[in-house]
Amino acid sequence: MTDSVTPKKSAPVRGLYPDIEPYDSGHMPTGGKHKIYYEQSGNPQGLPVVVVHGGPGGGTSPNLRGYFNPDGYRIILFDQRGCGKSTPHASEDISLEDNTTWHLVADMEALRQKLGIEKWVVFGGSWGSTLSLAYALTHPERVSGLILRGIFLVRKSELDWFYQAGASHLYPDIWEKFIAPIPEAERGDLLSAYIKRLNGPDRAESVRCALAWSGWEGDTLSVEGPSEVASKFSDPAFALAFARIESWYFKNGGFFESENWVLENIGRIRHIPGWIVQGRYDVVTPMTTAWDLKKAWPEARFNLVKKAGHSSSDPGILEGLVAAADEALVALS
Ligand code: STX
Repeated sequence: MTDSVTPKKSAPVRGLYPDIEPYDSGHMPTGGKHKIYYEQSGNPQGLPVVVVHGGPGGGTSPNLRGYFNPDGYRIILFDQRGCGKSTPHASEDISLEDNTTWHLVADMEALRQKLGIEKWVVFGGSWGSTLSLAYALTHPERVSGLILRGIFLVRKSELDWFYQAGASHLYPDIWEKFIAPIPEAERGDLLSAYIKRLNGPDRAESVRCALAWSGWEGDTLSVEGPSEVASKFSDPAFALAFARIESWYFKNGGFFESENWVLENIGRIRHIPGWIVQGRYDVVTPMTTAWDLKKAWPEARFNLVKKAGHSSSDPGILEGLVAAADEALVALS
C-alpha cells in the first residue's frame, strides 16, 4: 500500500472484520405461509448477537457479519418476512396482512428459542432500530445489549420528512425522479399514491414505481450522495419487495398503538446496556429521533458521528458500530 493517501495524523480507520461464511443456515417455519431465512457465523460458543436489518423489506447482506469479531461473537442474521431469502417473497403477489411489527417480533422470539439462546445482543439500524426496540420492549429479559444506528420510530413527522417534504429540499435532483411516476394531482399524498400503484394490476407500473421508490432511498443513504455503481436498489425484485413492505408498514404507522409508543415505554429497557450511533447528516432518519431517544434513555452511550449520513458504511458510522460491538463483547461476555 505504498500509494496510500490516508493522512498520517488521523486515527487508524477501523474496517469491518474479514468476510466469513455461515456455519449453519436454514429456513424456520412460522406456522403461516412464511419461512424465515436465518444463518449463523462466527464462534458457536461466542456471545450471541442478532442482526435486525432495515427497510422494512431490505433484507440482510453478508457484509453485516463483518461488524462483529468472529472469535467472540455468535452472529445471527435473518431476513424478515417477505424479503431477502425468506419465502414467499413480496415481489410475488402475496398478501401482507400477516406481515406486521408484531409478527416480526414473534419470529425473532421463535428463532431465539429454536437456536437455544437465552439472551442475545440485538443490533439494528434504521427500521432495524425500530424493530430492535419493539422486540426489546416486548421481551426485555431476552436482550443483553442494544446497538442501534440511524434511529427511526415510524412517526408521521419522520415519514413526512422523507416521503413528502423535507429531504426533497436537500436532494431536489433525486426527488424529481421519485415523484416522476405520480401524476401531479396525486402528489399531495405520495405515500398513498405509491401504495395504489405498487399493489395495482399493472405489473410494469408496479415495477416502475418500486424502482423509483427504492432509488430515492438508495441515492440518499450516504453522505457522499448517490453512488455511480449499480446496487440492489435497482434490482426489480428487491425494489418491489422493499417498496411494498416499507409502504405497508408506513401506512400503518409501524403498527404501534401510538406515535410515541417506544419513547413512552422506554423505562422497561433503560437498564439494558445500549449504544446509539447516529450520523449528524442522516437524511433518511434525521437526528431528531435519535436525540429524542437519547433524552428518554440517558444511560445509553450516544455517538453522534460528524460528517456522516444514514448508511451503515458511511465513514464514522461503520467505525462507531464496530467499536460499539467490540465494547459490548467486553462488557457482556
Ligand atoms: N427506511 C429506512 C431503512 O430502514 C425508511 C433503510 N433504509 N435503507 C435500508 O434500510 C437498507 C440499506 C437496509 C435497504
